[in-house]
Amino acid sequence: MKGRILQGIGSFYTVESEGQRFVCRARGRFRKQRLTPMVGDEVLFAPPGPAEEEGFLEEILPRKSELVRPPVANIDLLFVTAAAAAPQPDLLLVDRLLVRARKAGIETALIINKTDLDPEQAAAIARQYRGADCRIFCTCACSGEGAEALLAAARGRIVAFAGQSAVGKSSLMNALFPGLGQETGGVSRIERGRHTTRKAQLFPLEGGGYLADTPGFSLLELESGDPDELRQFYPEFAPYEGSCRFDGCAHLSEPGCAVKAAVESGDIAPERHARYAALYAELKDKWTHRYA
Ligand SMILES: Nc1nc2c(ncn2[C@@H]2O[C@H](COP(=O)(O)OP(=O)(O)OP(=O)(O)O)[C@@H](O)[C@H]2O)c(=O)[nH]1
Ligand SMILES: [Mg+2]
Ligand SMILES: [Zn+2]
Repeated sequence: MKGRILQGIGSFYTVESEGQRFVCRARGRFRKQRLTPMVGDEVLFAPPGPAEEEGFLEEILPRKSELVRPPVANIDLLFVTAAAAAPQPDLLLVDRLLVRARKAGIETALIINKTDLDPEQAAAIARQYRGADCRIFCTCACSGEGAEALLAAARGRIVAFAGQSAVGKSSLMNALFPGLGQETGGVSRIERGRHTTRKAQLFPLEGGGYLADTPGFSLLELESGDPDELRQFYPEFAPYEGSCRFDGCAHLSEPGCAVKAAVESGDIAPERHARYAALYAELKDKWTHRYA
């Protein structure tokens, strides 16, 4: 049978197929092939026989996309989530997630949650990402404001939340699915740096598609690579490519740089550009020392 992995606990996987759920174990040969089944994987499996508790995963079908953080496969759309406040938004982490998703061929949207705590900060973040080619959703999980729009964007697709711990990913899931009962963490837990959600889990949507809750994280490295490829993952730079004085301009401090000019005139958010420069420097350092 063909199905999709909704969750994995140890070596047990919950597979959904035609509205039914089956518990399956991974065959030993996956381990030999160093292949770990992931949430979101499309699989061929043998369902449990009449007297058996669990079936077996037989094969993992080719992945359309794959992310390590959060650990999900075959995502069409990533809900990169930040909070307007509590925790302070880590926009460098947001940018890392956007770059990684774009590299993996995954569409992105930016969710700014907890708008009730600091509406001005929410609007300021939204302004920074105006040219970043991602839809922006401002939400409040407490009142449910803006949550319905997430569902509309997710329908028929495979979508995962991603972001810092305590930004409200599970709270948004609960707002969207009354009765779901995803555990959410109190503020004291955030202060101790604890994560509440431990495992990625996919939830089927009515009318098709899936939405995944995922564990939060605060560290994410960019995959090492040529720093001069980074700029192609900044959609706001695209209109200016080819207009700089020098071919292959990195848009940092070169004279006659059209991107820098756009930053100075306010057409590109200076904060986005500053973080681009930071990520460029980080990649450059790794790239220079790659044979060391
Ligand atoms: N004021 C306010 N608080 C919120 C909102 N959304 C979530 N919270 C609170 O923020 C805290 C953390 O929410 P969670 O949903 O557990 O956060 P999470 O992103 O799932 O965190 P991890 O599972 O650790 O990654 C909880 O105390 C929520 O009640 C919101 O829109 N406004
Ligand atoms: Mg959570
Ligand atoms: Zn330039």
